[in-house]
Amino acid sequence: MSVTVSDEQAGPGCAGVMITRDVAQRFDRDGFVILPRIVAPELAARVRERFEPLFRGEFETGLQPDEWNWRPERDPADVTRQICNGWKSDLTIAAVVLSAAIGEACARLAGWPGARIAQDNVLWKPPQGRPLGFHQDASYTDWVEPSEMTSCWIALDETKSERGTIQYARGSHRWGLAPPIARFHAPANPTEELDRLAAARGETPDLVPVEVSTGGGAFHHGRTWHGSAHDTAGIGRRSLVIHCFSSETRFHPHQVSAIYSRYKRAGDTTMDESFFPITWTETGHRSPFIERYLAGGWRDA
Ligand SMILES: O=C(O)CCC(=O)C(=O)O
Repeated sequence: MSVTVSDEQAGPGCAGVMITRDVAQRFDRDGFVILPRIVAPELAARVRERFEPLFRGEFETGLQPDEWNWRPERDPADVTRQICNGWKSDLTIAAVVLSAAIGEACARLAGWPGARIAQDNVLWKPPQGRPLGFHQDASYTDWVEPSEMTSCWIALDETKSERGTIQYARGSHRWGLAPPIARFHAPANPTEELDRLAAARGETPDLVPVEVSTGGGAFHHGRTWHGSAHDTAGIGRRSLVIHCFSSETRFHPHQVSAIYSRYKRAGDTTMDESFFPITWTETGHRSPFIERYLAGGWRDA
C-alpha cells in the first residue's frame, strides 16, 4: 500500500500524511507508528494559541465542548488539562481534527472504507504535570459497533521523555482487551494495570516515548496500551488527539456512553454526521457541512 495525500486534499497547513507500505507494516507490527511531521509547525503554533482561551471558557462558536475537564481555580495546577471535542468550539482546532488527510490515514491504517470523528482531545500537560494512566482506547468504546478506534496524536510542542510525552507499549495491541483503568488522571502508579497484565503474560512492557518536533506525532491502534509520565523537565507540553471510528460505525443498541449516547436517536443506531462527521471515505464522501463550517459559516452550518 502506498498513499500520498496531496497538500490540497490535506487542507491548509495539514501536511500530507504518507501511508507507505513501511508505515503500514510498522503500525501493524508495533500497534503505533511515529511520524516526524503530521501538521505544519505554523499550524501547530496556531492551534497552541487556542489553548489559553479554550481552557478559560472562551468558545469561538459559542458551543461548549462535550467534556471540559480542567478549570482554573477549581482544579489542581499539576494535572493534565483536557477538553474533548474542541472542534465544536473552535475553528482552528476543527481545521486539524476534520482534515481529510488525517481521516484517510486512520482509515488506511485500520483497513476501513472511511473514517469519522469519534472524539478529539485537547491535552495540556503543565510544567511538572502529573502522569496519565496507561490504558487502551478501545476499553472505552463499547457503546459503538464495531468497537474499534484508530487515533492520531499530534505534538504541538517539541516532545521529550522528560517532558512527559506519550509512550506506547510496543506490540500490546495483540494482548487482548482489558477493562477501563481505575484512574486516568494523575494516578499514583500510571502503569499499574499494564504491568499486571504484562506480568500475567510473562512479558515486560517495551515502552516507546514519542520524541518529535512540533507538528510531528503518531498514529495508534485502539488496543495499544499508552499513557504518559510526570513532566520532570518542568516545561510541560500540548497535544491534539484525533480519535477516529470507521465511517460505517453505528451506536450499540444497548451499551450506553454517559456523554456520547446523548447523540443517539431513539430506535435508531445510525450516527448523525453533525456530531460524528465523516472526514474521508474511499468513495469520496465527506460530511457536506465541514467546508462551510471551517470557512466560518458555523452560525448556519
Ligand atoms: O498525551 C497523553 O499523555 C495521552 C493521550 C492519550 O491517552 C490518547 O491519545 O489516547
